[in-house]
Amino acid sequence: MAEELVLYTNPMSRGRIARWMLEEAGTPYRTELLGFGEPMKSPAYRAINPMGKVPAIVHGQTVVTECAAICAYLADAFPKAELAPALSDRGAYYRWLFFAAGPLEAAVSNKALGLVVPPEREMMIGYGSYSIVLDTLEQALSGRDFIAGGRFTAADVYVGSHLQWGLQFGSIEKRPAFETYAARLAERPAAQRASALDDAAAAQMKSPG
Ligand SMILES: N[C@@H](CCC(=O)N[C@@H](CS)C(=O)NCC(=O)O)C(=O)O
Repeated sequence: MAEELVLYTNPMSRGRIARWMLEEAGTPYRTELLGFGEPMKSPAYRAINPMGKVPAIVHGQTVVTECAAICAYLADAFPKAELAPALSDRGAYYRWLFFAAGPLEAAVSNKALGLVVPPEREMMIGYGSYSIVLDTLEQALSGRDFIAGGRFTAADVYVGSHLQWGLQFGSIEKRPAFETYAARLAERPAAQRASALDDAAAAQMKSPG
């Protein structure tokens, strides 16, 4: 019997990334919706994620938190969906997953907070500067349909989610390479299914019953 797979999420959160990845994986899962505040900080949920943040997945006995890790785990756990490249081709795949979870996320969050790294301190900050992070990602996407290798992978779910979110909320500059890539990913049936499920969940949480 297949192990149970549960997504702990809030539809107005990064949990949308995990939902998209689950839809790409094409495997059945159960969703537990958690409200912000007390439900996410309850001892029961903190036993799953001590951070009291979503998303998290529980697959049998395995708990995975952190969106990038969830994407990578699901790609490996459900290989039929072919969302992870062969080990010999994983250089770019790991690079961009970790780049987005580290430098990109930090640079974009700090930018949104108005925090600017003084130029003389850029060498000690992992992302250097917001502009070098965006330039690096733009270069990686130029002339390429997908971020790692020639086909769609879990790295596209994660990198693409950052870009879609950042372009929508103005925290990432609207550069043509970003917009083209984000638009291409938004056309994926799994992305659209995930959005529809989360939009419905958001409506349900607003007016329960
Ligand atoms: N590094 C985590 C970030 C998770 C995160 O920050 N989740 C936010 C929503 S987008 C959250 O749960 N906030 C609720 C809280 O901190 O109380 C990941 O990538 O999954």
